[in-house]
Amino acid sequence: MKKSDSSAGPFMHDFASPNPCTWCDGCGDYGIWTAAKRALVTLKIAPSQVLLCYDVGCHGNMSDKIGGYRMHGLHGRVIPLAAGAALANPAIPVIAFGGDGASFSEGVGHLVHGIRSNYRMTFVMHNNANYGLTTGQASALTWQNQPMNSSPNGIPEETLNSMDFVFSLKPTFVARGWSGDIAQMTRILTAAIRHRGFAYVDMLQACPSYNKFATHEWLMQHCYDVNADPSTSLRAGGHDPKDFAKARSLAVDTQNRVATGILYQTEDVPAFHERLKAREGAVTTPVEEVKIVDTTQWERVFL
Ligand SMILES: Cc1ncc(C[n+]2csc(CCOP(=O)(O)OP(=O)(O)O)c2C)c(N)n1
Repeated sequence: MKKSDSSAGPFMHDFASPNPCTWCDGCGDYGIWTAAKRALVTLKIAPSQVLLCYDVGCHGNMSDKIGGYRMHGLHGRVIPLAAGAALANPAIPVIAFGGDGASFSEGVGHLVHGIRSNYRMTFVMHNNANYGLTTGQASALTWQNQPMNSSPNGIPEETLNSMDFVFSLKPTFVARGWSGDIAQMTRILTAAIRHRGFAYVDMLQACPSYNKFATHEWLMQHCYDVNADPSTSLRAGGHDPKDFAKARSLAVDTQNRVATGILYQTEDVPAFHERLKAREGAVTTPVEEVKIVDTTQWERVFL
């Protein structure tokens, strides 16, 4: 880690882990893992200067395949875990990784409050449209008529429109990437980590073992970049990410093609910790304060 603190670094190899990856061949987690490391290297954030938080799932197996400070939480609980860490030490970037199963079922309440509270953190939603680790059950985001391992006739419910739901919560940053475009995911994550509040990143992810509908090839054919320059790209959108209504309509309309890139961002809304009256004028972080403040007075109250 010493080497990473030099002015030249950090480098990709600083985030390397000795543990071999256990993801299936062709899993989109490889691309998201690579983009996360590249974004940190781009921002010159060393492994010792970031907290990476993981939910339970295939994506959560990244937690010991990457260098740096990492926490692996309970299923569906990664957002409160990460938000607590971000409040305790607002000086370091916090990135949370979760699956679509956890994020839109077990942990959906936490997603609601993460977004509306605008905690300063990045949330990378690994959207393989199924519960991967438990071998392919339908999630709220599985396409309705797709046969899955525990629902061979498809699920009776309509697929949740996750982007419409997210936009209904007045987010301050919404982006969508896909696991085959590492350069774009890196750009998105770099902006997300710099964002003032809660950055929601929907990462459409190939899952060759259990998702037979939104495959790598399907994603490659349908995804287009709304941030690309329209004069140089045939599939570009020239979209202004300040336009909330346009961003929402682009995000929810996935009938014929899928908008990716930074869809919406505003820096005008302060993060949760910036709005706390009790923290006004604070020059230290709570993690520093527990070392300098006598906390025994509160121990007495609670005992
Ligand atoms: C509260 C709770 N419910 C269910 C489980 C079982 N479980 C562990 S991983 C998993 C699937 C995770 O799917 P997802 O969140 O979509 O992530 P992925 O594996 O696809 O990356 C499930 C259902 C659990 N550990 N805890």
